[in-house]
Order: sequence, then C-alpha cells, then structure tokens
Amino acid sequence: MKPVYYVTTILGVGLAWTIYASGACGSDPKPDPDAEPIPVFDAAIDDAGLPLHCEPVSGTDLKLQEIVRNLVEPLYLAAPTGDDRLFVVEQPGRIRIIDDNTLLPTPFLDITDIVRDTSNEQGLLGLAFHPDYETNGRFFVNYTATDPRSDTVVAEYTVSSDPNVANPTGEILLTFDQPESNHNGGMLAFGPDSYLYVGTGDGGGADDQHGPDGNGQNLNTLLGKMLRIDVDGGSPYGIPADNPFATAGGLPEIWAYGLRNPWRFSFDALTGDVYIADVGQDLIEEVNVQPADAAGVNYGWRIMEGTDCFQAGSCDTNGLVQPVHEYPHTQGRQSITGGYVYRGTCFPDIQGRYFFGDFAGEQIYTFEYAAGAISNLEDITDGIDPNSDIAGLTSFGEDGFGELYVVSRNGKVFKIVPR
Ligand SMILES: [Ca+2]
Ligand SMILES: [Ca+2]
Repeated sequence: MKPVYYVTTILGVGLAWTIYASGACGSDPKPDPDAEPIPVFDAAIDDAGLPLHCEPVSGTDLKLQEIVRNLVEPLYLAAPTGDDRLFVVEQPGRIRIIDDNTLLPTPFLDITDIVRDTSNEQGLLGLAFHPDYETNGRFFVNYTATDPRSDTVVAEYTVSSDPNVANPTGEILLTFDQPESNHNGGMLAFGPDSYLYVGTGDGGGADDQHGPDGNGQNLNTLLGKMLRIDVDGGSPYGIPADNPFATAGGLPEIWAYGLRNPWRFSFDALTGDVYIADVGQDLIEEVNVQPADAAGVNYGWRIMEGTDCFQAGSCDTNGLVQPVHEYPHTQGRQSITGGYVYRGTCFPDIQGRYFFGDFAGEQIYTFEYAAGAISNLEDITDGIDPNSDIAGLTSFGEDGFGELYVVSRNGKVFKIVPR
C-alpha cells in the first residue's frame, strides 16, 4: 500500500517537518517479495590479505539504488565501524537490521512503549554506536519520552548475547524538558575525540519564542545547542575538561550554541571537521562547518537565520559563525537534511564530497569544503532514478565502511552508487 502524503502548515511554514505521512501507520513492515536485491560485491583482497568491502567503481554520476522498503517511518541509518549490517531507526521506537540487503523481521531494539511519537517531530530520533562497540556492545539513543511526557531522553543500551538483538532495558544518561513538540534535534554521533555529541533543537514553537532571548543564545539551557559528553568517564557521564563552559559561564555539557534545529550533523571521518545542517525558520536553510576542536562556537540563531539578521534589518553579528552554505525556501525546499562527507572506498571518484538534501523538496546536493569555503556545489537530483520515489528525505546514513545511504520516510532505504 502506498502511503499518501500531504502538506500541512502546523505552527506556520518553515518548521522542520511539515509533511505528514498519513499512511505510515498502516505500512506493512513485512519485506516486499518483489523488491530487487542489489548484487553483493565479490570480495576482493587488499594488500594485507584482508577482504575489501567492495571493488572500487569509478564515476561521479550517481544514482540511488533501493536496498529495502517497508520500514515504518525510518529516519536514520548507522552501523558500527567495520560491521556489515545496517541499523535503521524507525520513528515509533524501533531499530531494525538490514543484513545482506534483507530486512530482518525481529527488531534489534523495540522501545515503542516508552517513546512518544504522537507529534510529527517526536519519536526515536537518534542512534550512535560506541567507537568500541565491537568489544563493549554499547550504543546510545535519543528519543522523546512518554514519561516525563515529551521530554528528550538520551539513553545507553547494550547488545545481548544475540548480535541481532539488544537488551531491552537501557540506562538514562540525560533528560531535559521540551516546551513544544517540535524542534527536538535528536542526532547523536561520536566525534574523533570519542566524546558523544548531542544535537538539540531550540525547544520549538516558532521564532525561538521561549525565554526573553530565546533558547539558542541562552547558555543556561541545553536547548538550541550541541552538547558534548564523556560516556566513558563519570556517572552517568562525565564533562570533558575542555568543554567551553566546563567550570563556568554556562551549562557544562554545552559544546556549541545558537542552533535552531540541527536535525542532522556529522564528522568528516578524514579531517574531523563537524558539518552541522541547521533547519531554518521561514526563509533560509544552512550548513555550517567547523574544525572538530572549535569549542564554544555561536552559530547565530536567533540573532541570525543563515546570513540574514532575524526579525531586524541589522544586528550585531560580532562573534557569530556564518554558514558555509545556505539556500532559500524555493523549489519546495524548507527543511534541510544534513548528510556526510563521503570517505568510503567503493566509489573513489566521489571522495571528499559532502552530501545533503531537503526533507520537503527531496533534492540531493553535494559540495566540497576546504579552508572556509565550498566549491563544486552540484544538484545531483537529476541523477535520481524517478522510480526511486523518495518521499520525505529524513536522513542520510553511513555504513560501517563509509558508504552512504538515503533514508526516505515512505519506508525505503537507498544506497548512493555510480550510475
Ligand atoms: Ca521541542
Ligand atoms: Ca546559523
């Protein structure tokens, strides 16, 4: 059954997610017997005698190859380093495993009973595997909770003796109040420093309306921030000593601030640079890039939306970091979905290109970044197979070998491959 999509304008236009999947609740989670599996690469051998993940394929013209369909509102994909499986987050509260291009029927984790997803931007929103997952089996999730109702929770879980099934009960690391149902951020990722980074939205509503100066610029709230915590020290976590407000000036978890809804961010696996795609209000979507060690960066919201002053003709931009790329709400675009810098080995000709898209417009773009500027901005949407049928580009994903995927809210996962 094909879900029906329609546009709504709850709380005005320009909110992070304004497309509802009305048919999503009725989607059939069973694998589609008609789905064409992609061919499994013949394993080649590298110089050290180890099997390579793939045989390198040349080419810069790209397309999307469908891997699976019939997931329920998928919104993220990840994998432990070096793991052949793909782990897909379903918004209602499940993590599903794709193994050899097949969706396993039993979820890796099912926490739908404690996840609240009654609003469009709520649910199980993020997943990160510990850098040493292979030996310690630890992973982390970010969700909006049934109790306390709608609060954000970051929790730790572990794998069971069955590698395809997690232990059902986790430990809550961090929880904070959400004043509105939207702008919950939710992204989790480990940085090159092995600390866990948490993207939080400004709390929601519109115009960062809470508090006299909004939440983005308020250093005494975790909302509108990038947090950075040490899950290997302290209980339930530690504060890295070089966090900018570790001892004074703001909440110690804060790494960066001035963010509206950094729905997706990632680290370049080669350079360590962090790429933060921040969803705009009514006008501008933006991508920010900073060195991994840039602490205490102010990304500007709500003083600025992109490179415009927000709600005023002029503003004090002193000390605010400007995006490296921005685009207006044209061509149906209104909610950026950040992706990854490609550092895989299967497709060497696209090394170093950053992929991103838009949830509403469903276009896909790439650019390259160096020394504060981008180059070779390219719209690769035309290369997408029209039958690929992206409807709600919720996320990009990176597998255990650096290969990239696209996650569509209509239940499909695609791999990015040369045409
Ligand atoms: Ca919220
Ligand atoms: Ca900004």
